[in-house]
Amino acid sequence: MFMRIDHVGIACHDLEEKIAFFERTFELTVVAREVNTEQGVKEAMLHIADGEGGGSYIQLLEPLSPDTPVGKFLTRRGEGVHHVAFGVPDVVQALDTIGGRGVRLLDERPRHGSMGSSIAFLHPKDVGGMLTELVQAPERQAETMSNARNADT
Ligand code: MC0
Repeated sequence: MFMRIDHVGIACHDLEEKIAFFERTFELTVVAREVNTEQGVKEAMLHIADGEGGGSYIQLLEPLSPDTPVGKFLTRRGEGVHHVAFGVPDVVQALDTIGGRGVRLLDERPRHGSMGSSIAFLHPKDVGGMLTELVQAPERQAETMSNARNADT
């Protein structure tokens, strides 16, 4: 089901300061920046490597306000690992399978994620305390749409 670790999301108070640290210390490069109002974050993706079905990244997350998921996390726990995201070939299918195995889905349907991806979250309490994200990379979305079209014909 999981093809790779797509990214590790890290909550921080100051995105620019944290980007500078990761660039300077680990020689990583920012490949995308986005403000995602639906998720309440300003974020940056730093490229690590390329893998099956997409790349893997460190994702730095600064909350847009204290009453967002990342804002609440920072208040409660301080800076640190907020979630782990796994690349899947088909996020709708993965949600269906995982939900059927009793894990609570925070998203019944995929939402818009970094760099054009489709994402969905699983409840941390059902995954050993780890907020888990499923990610379908954009190239995979084109593939599943084309498979669905072929199945229709
Ligand atoms: C909360 N909990 C966590 C957690 N956040 N555990 C592990 N990792 C986290 N990040 C724990 C709390 O400590 C609490 O445990 C329990 O979960 C229930 O929390 P809650 O009181 O319901 O807390 P809320 O209201 O903050 O909700 C938590 C929840 C929420 C995970 C349901 O944050 C959520 O729906 N997250 C999914 C969306 C998201 O995180 N978006 C931001 C990243 P106790 O033991 O105290 O009961 S967006 C993103 O990453 C996008 C841009 C992308 O990747 O492309």
